[in-house]
Order: sequence, then structure tokens, then C-alpha cells
Amino acid sequence: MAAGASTVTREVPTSPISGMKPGTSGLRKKVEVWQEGTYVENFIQSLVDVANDGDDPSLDTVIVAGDGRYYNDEAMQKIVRVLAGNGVSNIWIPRFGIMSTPAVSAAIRRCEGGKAQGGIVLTASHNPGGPGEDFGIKYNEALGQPAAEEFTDALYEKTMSISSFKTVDSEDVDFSASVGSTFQITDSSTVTIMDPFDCYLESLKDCFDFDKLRQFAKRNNFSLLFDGMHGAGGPFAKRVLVNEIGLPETSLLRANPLPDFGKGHPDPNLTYASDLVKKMGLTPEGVADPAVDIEGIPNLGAANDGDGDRNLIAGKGVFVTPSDSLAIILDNWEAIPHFAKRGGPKGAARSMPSSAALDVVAKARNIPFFVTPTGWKFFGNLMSSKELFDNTDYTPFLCGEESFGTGSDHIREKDGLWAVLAWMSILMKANENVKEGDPLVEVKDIVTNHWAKYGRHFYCRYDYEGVDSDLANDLMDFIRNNYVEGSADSCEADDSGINLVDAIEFGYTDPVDGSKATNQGLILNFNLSSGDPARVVFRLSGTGSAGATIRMYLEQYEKDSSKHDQAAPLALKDLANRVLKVVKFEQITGRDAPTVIT
Ligand code: VG1
Ligand code: CO
Repeated sequence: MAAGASTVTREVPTSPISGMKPGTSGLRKKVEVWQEGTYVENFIQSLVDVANDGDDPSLDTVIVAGDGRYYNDEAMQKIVRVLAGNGVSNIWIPRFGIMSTPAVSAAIRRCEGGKAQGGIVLTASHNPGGPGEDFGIKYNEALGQPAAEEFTDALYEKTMSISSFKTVDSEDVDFSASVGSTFQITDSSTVTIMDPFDCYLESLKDCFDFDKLRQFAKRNNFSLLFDGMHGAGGPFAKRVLVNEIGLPETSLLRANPLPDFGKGHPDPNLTYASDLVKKMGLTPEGVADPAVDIEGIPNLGAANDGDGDRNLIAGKGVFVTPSDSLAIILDNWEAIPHFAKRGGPKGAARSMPSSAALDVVAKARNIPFFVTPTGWKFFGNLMSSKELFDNTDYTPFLCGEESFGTGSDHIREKDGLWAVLAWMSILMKANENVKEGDPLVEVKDIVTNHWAKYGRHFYCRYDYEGVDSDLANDLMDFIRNNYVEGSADSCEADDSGINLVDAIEFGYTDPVDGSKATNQGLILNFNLSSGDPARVVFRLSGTGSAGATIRMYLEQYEKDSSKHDQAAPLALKDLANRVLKVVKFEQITGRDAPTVIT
């Protein structure tokens, strides 16, 4: 298959294109922006230049894969040509071009033939795809972790000064060729078609006991429902849950990747995973629907996002918030071999806007924990502190975000399927002594027991999408000027009995390498009339492709278990009303209701 082994490299003049600044996770733009001119080439050339800049040897082995969204294959062909033009020797591409983000992370770390130095992932993750929707590219570095801010800042700089890119005039690579096929692009550049599943499966098998899970799945009263939302995670769920664990194929919904995600929004939350939510006997507020008979509902329900790194977890008539899920996994680490065989987690972390449910468990169980800015890249250094910096080893490590992200140090990305297997393992352990045929201990029992033991952190997030960027900044400025730089005393009390205590702007100094991140969200601390604390965080999203999205994160602690049975949005309504007045939300932004509540 010598598709042009003597192909000549061309240097093509180009000029900088504005706005190529990667956000929380990669660069996301409307697909039409990516399709225009040499947008893809400019971005990839800048990326290669930065990767070749450091102390490491030049980029030699790279994985290129995508979540299968509209424009996936065309962009991959362009990327292959630019990589070959830059002399990258080994380009690994999964069969059909599709791989979930966690699978790419696993493959970078352990693919046969040695480690890759990086992975280029074509995804806009939970954002919709198709004409008029989003496309994106993120880059993962040599340990499989999302590129650090230092890298993405340098990349952005390059895009502003680029004057040419290198490419070749090779024929298209056939991504459907069988695993192991090679395509000689130039004398020194080869594309190899790889198995998308191998490395990832290996990493999951290191974490969980597949034999025991297979036996548990056979119990005739256990059932699971997984919604792939037509994203890249579907084929992986099929491979793991059906082929390996032995669950019936009817356990899967929307497991085939589609370029437009079936016109859905591949974001696994109560709003966008509404089918699954309904099938789990839940209302859109995430509480048990009294009209649904609990009997026919699966024991475990789950969904993942466009690139398979997020997860939603539910049980019969119960929704587990991602922050609670993280805390519960930590408290049940004995059920997960990855932790159990190494004496338990040596570190845990959550992003700042996630609830403090994790902190309470970590303190009780004496596990060091960290609070990081939003985005998985900040967990990377903590997980690799020994490997990279020869510092304290925090592995095995557990971390997560309120935005439906959970994972461990088996890879360096959040991992939707990992969370599903973690919950299945927790259920399996909880049912160890339950006789075949007897009713199972359910997700709901595990969650309510957890709240009874530690108290409940009521939690939800309001997203205001498509806000004018200037108005969104005005809101942040108002809070900063009046309450952070000003004083909480300037906020008048009202009859709600909910009082502002103080306000801070979150900044982070990485405990491993000392790097700093500023302006990572505004935190408003309140006191409730009950005396319990409450907190509201405001942040501007870094994953949107147009306008601004304001995220408002609400959290309120309740020790009294007689009050745990409420729907979170309801329990938090008074706090929401109060804070919206305190920050003059409607007055400043003109918005009187959120786009979604999750
Ligand atoms: C959002 C989430 C954040 C997550 C990021 C990437 O970022 O809030 O927690 O890490 O998406 O997830 P932002 O800046 O829009 O709030 V994914 O699955 O879209 O790569
Ligand atoms: Co994602």
C-alpha cells in the first residue's frame, strides 16, 4: 500500500487566523469555521511546532482519533498530511477513525510499540455536532493527559504568528482498512490502523474484576441500561458491557456513533438524557416519578457524552449527582480492585465548583484531597507527581467534577465507562451476601445510607447559554467589585434569612509544579437561617463556541436526614432566588430563567 512513498513535502504560505484559543478542553468552533480555508492546517501546524519546541525529541509517534462527529474523516485526512509533512514517523489511527477520549488516553500510555508522544482528538465533547453545530480538537500529551495551560497558551501564540504549514499531496487513507494495515505516506511517515479497544480494555481490566462482574451480571434480577447518546462511547460500552461482562444487548441504547448524534445534545444530564432518565423512573428534576412502577426499572442506569468521558449514574427511581457519586465511590473504595489491591486511594480531588461531599469523606477516611480549577488538565500533575516530578505519590487516585466527570489514575482523562463499572462493583459488593432471588440492595439504598452517614450536599447547576459576552463580563465584574474587592456587608439582609458571609475569587497554585491559575470562578458563601452553610459559584464556561455561557453552581448542606428526601432544585430554590437578587442577575444580563438546570 505505498500510497506515494516518494511524496514530496510542500511548504504552503498561510496567515494567522484569529480566535484559535483553546478553552477548558481543546478548541471548539462551529464546524463551518473549521471547514473554511486552511483552518485545520494552521491549527495543527502550530500544535506540532509547540510539541517540537520542548526538551523532548521531535514528535515521532502520534495517535489521531475522533468522536465520529460531522467532519471527523475530512479533518483527519488533513491532519495526517500535515503530520507527514512535518516528518512524524508513526501515525496511529483507530479503525473507522473513532475512539472515545478515555480510550485515546489509555492508548497513548500503553499502545504496543511503545508510548505515543501525544494524541490529537477530534471532538467538541458534549456539544452537538452536524452542520451548524460544533467541531473541536484537543491535544493530549505523553502521559495521556490533556495539554497543560502552558502548552495551549504557546499553541495560541503560534497561531497568531504562523506564516506557513507543511503538508504532502498524498492519497486519502482508508480508515476502514483492517487492523494492522499500514499506509506509507512519505518515505519517513507511516499510518497504521490500530484496534481502538485493546489498550483501553487492558486498563479497565487492571481496575476491575471482570470475572466477578460477569457472574454478577448473570444474576437474573440484575439489569443495567446504558445510553451511548450516539457518541464514541457506544462501541466501547458494547465491547465491555455486552461482550466482556455478558449483559444482554438490550442493555444498550443509542450505542451507534452518528455524525450528528441523532440530532441530540450528547450531554448526559437530566435534560438531554431524558429517555434514560424516564426509563429509570425519574422526573426531569431527578426525583422518583410516583406514576412509574419501580419493579420494571433497571438496577443501574448510565449515560455518556459525545466522546465517552462523562457519565450519568442513576438507580431505580434515584439520580446520583456527580458530586455525590464521587464521594460515594471514595467511601466504597474497597469494592474497586484498582484501589483495594493497593491499600486504598492515596489522594483524591474535585474541581472547585463540585460539591464538598468528597471533602467530608476524604477527611473522615484520612485521605489527602485537593480542590482544583475546572478541567481535567489540573488533575494530571497530581496523578503524575511521582512519575513526572519524583514528588509524593498520590496514586491510586480518584477525582471528578460536578459536570459528570469521574476517573482515576488508570488513565489521565475522565472515563464514563470506568464510572459505570465502579458503580456496578459497588452494587456487587453491597449484594455479596444477598441470596440469589432475594431483593437486591439498590443504588437508592447506597445513596440514602451515605447521606445519613455524612449529611447531604444538595447541589445543582443553572446554565445560562447564549448570553452576550459583554453582559456576562459585566455580571462577573459586578460581583468582583462589590463583594470580592468590596465587602459582603454591602449586601443588605432580607426576610429570606439567607445571608452573604463573604466572597472570594478562586485561584490555584499547583502543589506539584507551582504553576498558577487565576480567575477560576467567584465563590459567594452564605449562611442559612438554620445555621447550615451554603455556597454559590459563578463561572463563565470555556467550552462554548459562540457568545457566553454563565454557570451558576448552588450547594447547600443538610445534616438532618428527615430532610434528605427532597428534589435538589426545590431544596435550593430559596438560595437561588436570594443570590440572583444579590448579584442583580436579571438587571445585568436581561435573563430571567436558565437554559438548563442540571
Ligand atoms: C465544561 C465543564 C468542565 C469540563 C469541561 C470539559 O467546561 O464544566 O467541568 O471539564 O466542560 O468536559 P466549561 O468551561 O464549559 O464549564 V468535556 O466532556 O466537554 O471535554
Ligand atoms: Co466529553
